[in-house]
Amino acid sequence: RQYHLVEERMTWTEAQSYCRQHYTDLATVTSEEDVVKLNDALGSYRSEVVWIGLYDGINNWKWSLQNKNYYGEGEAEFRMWGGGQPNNGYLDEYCVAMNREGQWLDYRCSDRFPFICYNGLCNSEILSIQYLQKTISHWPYYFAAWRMKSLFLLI
Ligand SMILES: [Ca+2]
Repeated sequence: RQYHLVEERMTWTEAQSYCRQHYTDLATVTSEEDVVKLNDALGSYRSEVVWIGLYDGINNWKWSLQNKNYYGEGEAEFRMWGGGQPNNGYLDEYCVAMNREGQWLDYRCSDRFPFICYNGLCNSEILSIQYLQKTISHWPYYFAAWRMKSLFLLI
């Protein structure tokens, strides 16, 4: 999983479109490990906050990236809310940004912030690639077995 910082300020929806066009989606954060990677992606960059891919109502937060295969057990429910958040302070705070301490806060989706895109494969895609590699690495064995069988038939 790779994260990319885009320093241009956009609304949450604009940021989502941009990430979907140039990468996979707005950043999904599923574990403490991801938080570390996010901080790496931010480097020395210090804005007030950056958009991540979490959005919607107070009791029903969802990730922009909806592919279920992407998430392991409990990963879609991982949260890093800052103190007192989400508070829906302006009554229409339905999009989430991360501050420089890695904590999440709900903001109005029309606010303009830099943002983080995610790029990469979902778990099932990685699994199928691993399966393919395993199958290919077993080919010499299959081939040898097939040849032996053919030889027996010839004899
Ligand atoms: Ca808030």
